[in-house]
Amino acid sequence: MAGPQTQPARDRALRGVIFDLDGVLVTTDEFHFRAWKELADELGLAFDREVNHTLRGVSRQQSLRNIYAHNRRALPPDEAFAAQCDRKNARYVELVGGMTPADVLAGSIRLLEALRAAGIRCAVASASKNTPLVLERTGLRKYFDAVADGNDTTRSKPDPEVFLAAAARLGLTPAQCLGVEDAAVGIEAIHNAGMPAAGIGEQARAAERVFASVGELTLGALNEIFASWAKRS
Ligand code: B16
Ligand code: MG
Repeated sequence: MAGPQTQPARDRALRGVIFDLDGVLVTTDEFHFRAWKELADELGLAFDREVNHTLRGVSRQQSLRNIYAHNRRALPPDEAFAAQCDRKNARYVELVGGMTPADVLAGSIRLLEALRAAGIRCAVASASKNTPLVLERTGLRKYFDAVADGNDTTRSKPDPEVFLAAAARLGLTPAQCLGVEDAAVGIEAIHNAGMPAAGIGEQARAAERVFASVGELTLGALNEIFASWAKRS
């Protein structure tokens, strides 16, 4: 019979990996930048790559609010604000329309296939309402068991909502998953969901481990991050 100190065996194996999309698997972060830059130029608002970092993982409306705040300009009336968001989105959709499977970042497919072969489920967790379009244009949809995106959620990263929704759709608990993100607020969202994080790029420096690109990620590295996090928690 189990003694008082014996705990039920805990599942400490990595079962699910939840990927952010923009800036991790595809370079749509560059399209977001171009579309915002064109709108900002039209409106006479200053906007550069530094400001763009504050928009990573942030909803469309919050992104425009951030741009106005950076310029210390009052927001326009609701109708004009909505029209500006729509204009940015129309340009973004136009840019995404030109994407093909060749736009998937190097190493992504190799990693997704390795995870699948190891029986690890994969999901997307993106703030973007255009996630279905990006997955369709790039042929990425078939590599994922589940998708959660800006169409399913009401709270932006760093709220954990989108990562929790993705884990639930995988049929897993957050404690069985690891998240991959390029945005500072995205890493916060992963941690708020109770998962360890693999970060991509310097904005993701709060992650358990940071990689220059998705091409550097391996099944072994993800298992290691998860194992040392599970040991501590
Ligand atoms: P949309 P992620 C985020 O996607 C982008 O990083 C962010 O720049 C964008 O504003 C947001 O999606 C909303 O996108 O306007 O297409 O709904 O990084 O969470 O995959
Ligand atoms: Mg991102």
